[in-house]
Amino acid sequence: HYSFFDGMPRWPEGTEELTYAFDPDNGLDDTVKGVFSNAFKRWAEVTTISFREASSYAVADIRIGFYSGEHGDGEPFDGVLGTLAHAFSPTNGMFHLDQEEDWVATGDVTQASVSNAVDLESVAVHEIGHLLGLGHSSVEEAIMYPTISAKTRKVELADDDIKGIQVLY
Ligand code: TQI
Ligand code: ZN
Ligand code: ZN
Repeated sequence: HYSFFDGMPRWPEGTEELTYAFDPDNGLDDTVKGVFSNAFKRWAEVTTISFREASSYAVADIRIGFYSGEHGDGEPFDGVLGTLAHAFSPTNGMFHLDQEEDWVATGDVTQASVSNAVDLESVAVHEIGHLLGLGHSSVEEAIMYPTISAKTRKVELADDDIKGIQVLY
């Protein structure tokens, strides 16, 4: 079953659009940016919120970046596997990914040549759930279930994810 953060924080009543932007220092390519765009779309389809890339990082509601180790928020990344990414509850908007992972943004992660390959869209869909206010789910099929195996792709929202997010938006 789905859950929320303590106090059930959410983006303000009446929020129709949230903007996102990528840390300009990361120099991400359009393929990687497209993966995030697809991940946002999955949540937009089942809520009243739409997502748009902001014109600048400074004004975005959601700020996305890849970092290694300690990166300024007291929640250091830990190298290959372990923590893959973290996002904070509304309305913080910080969405950080561990630069040290072998991220797969294209092609079939299950066929990846390295055993520790991680599917970027799968992690992005999960973290966006947190950014919107969902905690973890006890339902194994749910995107918000707290574990995922390496070399797995899981990007389709389960009924449980949809029911949870529709309580909020
Ligand atoms: N990152 C954890 C996560 O997103 C960070 C975390 C732990 C967290 N507890 C939290 C974030 C509570 C918000 C609220 O769950 S992770 C998965 C999953 C991670 C894990 O790197 O371990 C995914 C990132 F669920 F599959 F295990 C993405 Cl998809
Ligand atoms: Zn961080
Ligand atoms: Zn999580």
